Amino acid sequence: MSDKEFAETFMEIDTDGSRTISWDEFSSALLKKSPKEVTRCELESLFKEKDTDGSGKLNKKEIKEMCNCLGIKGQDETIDRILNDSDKNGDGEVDFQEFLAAYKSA
Ligand SMILES: [Ca+2]
Ligand SMILES: [Ca+2]
Repeated sequence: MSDKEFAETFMEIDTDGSRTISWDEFSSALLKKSPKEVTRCELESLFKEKDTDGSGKLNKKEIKEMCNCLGIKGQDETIDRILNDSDKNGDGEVDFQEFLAAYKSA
């Protein structure tokens, strides 16, 4: 991906123009729907798809892979922020409950 393409992807995801990607922007980009239209079932299958090692939690690497799918490459800051915002029990990973809670609070 060229710098220009990267910038375009970023701008597309950053819908409020804040120059940072918030969880709701991130999830909207991921599912191509507004957060309100996404069903629990869709979230569950998304979560399972992204949980590549089947641990039932998303670790930083899995979140990073999710970002890579969106073309958000090497944005450690963004990944850390998504992880920190979502990880309520502080185990450094996002389980489905946390994922759901983060999604609903978006
Ligand atoms: Ca996992
Ligand atoms: Ca957690």
